[in-house]
Amino acid sequence: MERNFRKTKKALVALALSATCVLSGVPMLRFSHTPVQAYYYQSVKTNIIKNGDFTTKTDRGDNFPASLDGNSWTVSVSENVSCGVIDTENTSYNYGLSVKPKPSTNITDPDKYILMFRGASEATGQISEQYVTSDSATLENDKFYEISVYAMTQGTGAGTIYSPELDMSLPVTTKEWNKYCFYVQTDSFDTKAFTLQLKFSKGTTSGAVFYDHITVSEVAEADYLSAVESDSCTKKSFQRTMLSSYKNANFESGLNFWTVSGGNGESDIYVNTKGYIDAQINTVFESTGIKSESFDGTSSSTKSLLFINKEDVVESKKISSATDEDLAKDNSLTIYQHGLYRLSFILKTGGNTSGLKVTLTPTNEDLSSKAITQSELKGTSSTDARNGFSVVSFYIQGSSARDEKVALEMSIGTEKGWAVVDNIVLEAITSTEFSKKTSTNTLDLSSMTDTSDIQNGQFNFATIDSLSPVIL
Ligand SMILES: [Ca+2]
Ligand SMILES: [Ca+2]
Repeated sequence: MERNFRKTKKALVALALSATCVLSGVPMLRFSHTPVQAYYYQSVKTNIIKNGDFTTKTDRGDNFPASLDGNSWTVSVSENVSCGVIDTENTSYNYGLSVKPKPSTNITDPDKYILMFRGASEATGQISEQYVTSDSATLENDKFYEISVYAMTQGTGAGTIYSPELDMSLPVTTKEWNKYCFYVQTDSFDTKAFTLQLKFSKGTTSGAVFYDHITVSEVAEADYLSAVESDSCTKKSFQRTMLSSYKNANFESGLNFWTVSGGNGESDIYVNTKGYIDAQINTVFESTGIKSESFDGTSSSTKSLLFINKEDVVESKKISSATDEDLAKDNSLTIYQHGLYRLSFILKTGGNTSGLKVTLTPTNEDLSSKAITQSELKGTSSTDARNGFSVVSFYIQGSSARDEKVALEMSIGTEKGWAVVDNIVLEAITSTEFSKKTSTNTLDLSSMTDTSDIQNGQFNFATIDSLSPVIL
């Protein structure tokens, strides 16, 4: 309700500003974002993926699976794999399967068609080539979605459900039907196009993978939040897209929206490019004896933030989320009223570094005493799949009175060494998840009592309006 109320406030402010602009003859170029939508937090179950039950297909005769290609899906398979839609009630042909499956009994009113991948003669371990891709669908901004897929394997088969745009995937390994789900909370401002890929990851002639009943549905916020603990999906890997974090929070646009200050020539901050050792950085590594390492923390990242102290220093350079009276340059994080959030990033450190220091500071001066700092953060995971990176998390509890803004500052200690940071993401979390926090990593803005928020509402609207596309 608070979110609705917040939006209603924005709508009123927008209306007032619009009227002012019209009356004063000022062009309304600033209102490029549609600021108002009707309210929608009722449960909505409309499938936006096309042909998710595979009932539309191109028949190829009784002895072959029907072609899915061009029927709202694009098929990318090699000749080593048989891929198509099978009729589970066809009694005259088994499509080369040891056992022809039935549709899942958990699907209400199932049709008889399912998608099959079956290994042929040389189909072992061809992970990247065998998949079908859905037509692109659009996730609207500021909503909640459940993306669900029924899938099962047979024999040596294994599959993967993957969305390249969402960077979400789930392995399919079980030999009975299970419902696999992605939960997505979309960005507050921008719609997101996405596709779904259903893959045949592994299998020989005795292996197959089946998919059915693909749905992409908007759900109510309450359903989305309760899905973390519920078992409505038997095989769920609960993943979410990030909310709008800091702008350029993955440093793919270099240091845009960030400010570097402090330190001296023995301390520096770079943007490191994947697969490319910058000559200047390499010289630093060679001269200091710091061993160059891989900085690739995420599969989609091409650039990351690199702190280096070439020698022990009195003070290292620091990076801050830029704040500016010009709102177009402001890079504070908005923490909505009553919200519970986790802010996290990946970190890798080396040399003799005393570690990363991170400070979160409310930009409202009345709240400056609430700022929190964590020092000596080390990122040296040996077991994590993220190429040795560790995940560092902070928890933030929103104000009970109004939206607030939070600035971020990072530096490394005074010892010779380095740290790599990337992928600062913000997630809305449940109270159960929030309870996992510790006091040292929690920014608590909840005790604010000021309820005078007319000015703040206007400020919020202006901030949203001035955002260029958010880079995530
Ligand atoms: Ca079906
Ligand atoms: Ca990056």
